[in-house]
Order: sequence, then structure tokens, then C-alpha cells
Amino acid sequence: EDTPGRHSYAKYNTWDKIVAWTEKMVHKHPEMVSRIKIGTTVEDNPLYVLKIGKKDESRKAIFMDCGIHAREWISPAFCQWFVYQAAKTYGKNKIMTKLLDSMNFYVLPVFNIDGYIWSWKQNRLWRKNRSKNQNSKCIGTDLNRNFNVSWNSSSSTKNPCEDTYPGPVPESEKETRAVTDFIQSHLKSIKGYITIHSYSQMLLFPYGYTSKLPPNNEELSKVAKIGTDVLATRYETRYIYGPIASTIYQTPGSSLDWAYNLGIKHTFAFELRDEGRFGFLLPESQIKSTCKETMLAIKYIAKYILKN
Ligand code: ING
Ligand code: ZN
Repeated sequence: EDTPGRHSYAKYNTWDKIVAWTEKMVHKHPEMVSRIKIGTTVEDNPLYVLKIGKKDESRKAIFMDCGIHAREWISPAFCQWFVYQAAKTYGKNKIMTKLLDSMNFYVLPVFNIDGYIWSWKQNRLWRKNRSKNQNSKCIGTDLNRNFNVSWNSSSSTKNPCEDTYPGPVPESEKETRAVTDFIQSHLKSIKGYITIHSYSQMLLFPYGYTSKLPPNNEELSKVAKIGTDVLATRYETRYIYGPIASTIYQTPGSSLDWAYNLGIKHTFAFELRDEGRFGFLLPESQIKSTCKETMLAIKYIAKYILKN
């Protein structure tokens, strides 16, 4: 069934390999990593969150998701790298030790599992999930338009055949509800929300649904500036940063704005490499370097959240 070869951080891994990898992480680091099933997808695949950190549930936490869009394969690759590096360097790397001594990370390595599997087997450039739509032959909802924030705005398409179809109603999708339920039930501890996309090399923050600026725009902008500077120190990869609406385009219904409006004041979206040469088809030869530079920015943001 599965493609040959072992799981590798320098390769894109199938969903089957990622599931086996989650088990391995828990097995290797039982005191540091645990696996929580937060729901199932339309096609009944298990939505796993890996919790990294000590048992204490009351500590500050950051929720990070990867792979909300199926074709952005570098994104799940980064979440795998993050978990691996966090568990491996605890007790060795000063910053990581300090972070994990004081806070927890909840990492959802693949948000849109059904779409990810489809992108491996049938259509490499698939974006949406795989739910059926009434009165249409077209499949799928864009999970990053399905959140309950400015959902009914005119800028969203009502055509299920489009790549950014937001679904029939907000939170119509099982994947969306699993994530919103989990975040809401851990809201006391979750102080940061990070969502990983590709491509464009951008570090983005709210809002997407309006060109108004968020109350702590200056703070978010400062953290994003330093974050992109830190990222560039490794390979000189240049990122731009700014609010979604003015930096890319206006987007209702995104997870980022939803998390922000829920009260999580530090929310960021990454658009990883590249700038368009390979786009979604980023070669495997760039996985490790992309992960290493991104890790620097994430650690900086986490450190900031811990202090503030
Ligand atoms: N870009 C994102 C999209 O959903 C985004 C940009 C991120 C918008 C976060 C809103 C919030 O359109 C890609 N490449 O998916
Ligand atoms: Zn995306």
C-alpha cells in the first residue's frame, strides 16, 4: 500500500508514515511527548495532536498546525521536524530547554489528512478537504475559509467547484470542528497560535477579513520583523511580513483570524519557501534548510510569548 522506504525528515512522508512516526515519537520520549486524538476526518482518519512538554496542563501553551492545505507538503514536513528537534534538543539546547521547562506545544502535523492523501494518490495540487457537496459534483471545502469569522462576507465564493469554497456554513467540516473544540477547551493555557502554509516566504498576522489593524498591531509587527530577521540569519532567506489583508489578499473565515478573535493575542501564519520558482513542488533537497531556518523564527516567537 504505502510507498517504499522509511520515514525521513529529508523527504516528504505519506500519511501512513506520519502516523507510524507519531507513535515512534511518543515511544522514544514518553515523558515529553504524548498523542491526543482530537477527532476524525470526513474519511475517518484520526486527527492527532502531539503534545510536547511536561505533564502540567496549566502551563502556557502554543498551538501549531501544519497541512491545512493538502498540496503544501513542506508544511507537515516542518511540523515533523519541529517535534523531532524539540524532543531531541531538550536538555541540550539552552533555548529549547527553557521553553519546554515552562510551556507546552500542541502540534497538529496534518490538519487536512484526507486532502493530503489525495494529493499523494490522485492530484498533487489538491488544496481542500474531501467532503461531498450537495447538488454539486465538485468535492471539498477550503478549511482555511471554513472558520466562523466574517464567514458570510461578499468576498467569499459560494461555488463548491472553486479552490476557496468556504463550505455551506461556518465550521461545517469535521476537521474544523475538531480544531476549534480542542483550542476552545484549552483556551486558558493557549497563548499563541501558529499556522504553517506555503509558499511565498511571508510571516503574516491578523487581520485577513478586514484591512483594519488589530489592537496590538505594533507588537505583532515588531515580533514578525524580528522573527523574519532571525530566520534570515541562517541562509539569508528573505521573508516579508505584515497583516494578511494588506500583504496578500482579503480572506474571510481563516483559522488565524478566528484564533485571534477568540482572544489569543499572538497569532501568526507562515508561508514557507519558496517565492514561486517551484511553488508547492518545493524539492526535497530544500526540506532541511527550510525547516532549520523556520525553527529559528518559531523559537524566537515562542520565547517572546513565554515572556509576555
Ligand atoms: N495562503 C493562505 C490562504 O489561505 C492565509 C494565506 C494564511 C490567509 C492565513 C489567511 C490566514 O489563502 C495559502 N497559500 O494557502
Ligand atoms: Zn495554504
